Amino acid sequence: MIDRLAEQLQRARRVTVLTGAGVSAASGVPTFRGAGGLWRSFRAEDLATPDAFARDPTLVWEWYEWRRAMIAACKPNAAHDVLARWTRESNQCTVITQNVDDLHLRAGTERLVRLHGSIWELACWDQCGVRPWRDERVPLPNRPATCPTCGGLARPGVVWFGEMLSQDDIDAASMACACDVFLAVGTSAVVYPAAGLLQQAKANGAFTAEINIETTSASSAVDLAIQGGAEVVLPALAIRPPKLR
Ligand code: BV8
Repeated sequence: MIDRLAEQLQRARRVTVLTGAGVSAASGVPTFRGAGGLWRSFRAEDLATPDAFARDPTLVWEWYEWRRAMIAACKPNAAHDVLARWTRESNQCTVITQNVDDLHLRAGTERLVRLHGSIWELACWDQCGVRPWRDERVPLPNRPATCPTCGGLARPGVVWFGEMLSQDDIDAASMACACDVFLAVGTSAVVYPAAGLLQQAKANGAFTAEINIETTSASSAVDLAIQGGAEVVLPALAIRPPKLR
């Protein structure tokens, strides 16, 4: 299985990789829908919404502060490192991530498309006009966080359920679906529009593959489904680095 994917990668000119929470699991970041994905008795879908924040910004900030403190102690793992190297070796390799932990950035990934934003960025909830800003302090000085420009409420700089993704990110991801190989790594493929990128790449004639520790709703749609940890399979592929020119 790994050999078959390695062959496809060797022949590929353009390679696009879509990652989900599973790629950060080996770094100690709990996935959304796995056992660690729960927080107290809440599900991510209950808290990662503008309505939840409008109802109780302090509760939602408690969840994000808990995640920020945990992610701050995590490091990129071998899966992040291999993908970062591919993007450095070839400008025809694009990583699109659904993750907000910025571990791909910390691994040195170039031209990263972050579909759902970053847990390390904040934005003004009252939309006073200030651009989103980065603040990596753990914990943040105020609970709930405030906007340094207008003094109003600040929100995490992520895309919540029911919110539009940035058009620039959607366009960049769409462009990257014109590729020879499309790899879905560590995602349950249930969150849209990210999950739709696989079909887009397939429609463009890409060879599609999935690397996951379990079968997902995408497993039957891909040309090759490899069962294994991203932090194991990607380094195994990197032993025969794809000739990404
Ligand atoms: C939008 C940021 C439109 C916040 C997140 C149909 C079409 C279009 C939209 C929808 C639709 N149906 C429903 C919707 C709405 C919704 C959606 O998709 N809901 C789902 C739940 C059904 N989508 C949206 O709301 C999106 N916006 O559509 O706007 C619109 C139109 C008009 C007006 C307004 C809006 C916005 C979605 C973005 C949500 N934000 N994150 C935050 O993080 O706090 S999504 C969240 O889920 C994370 O980003 C996470 O990455 C993402 C996806 O989950 P996964 O990454 O796949 O993680 P998961 O835990 O599920 O799976 C992990 C996988 O890894 C598992 O398969 C596991 O087996 C595997 N694994 C574990 N360990 C390993 C491993 N694999 C390999 N190696 C390992 N070691």
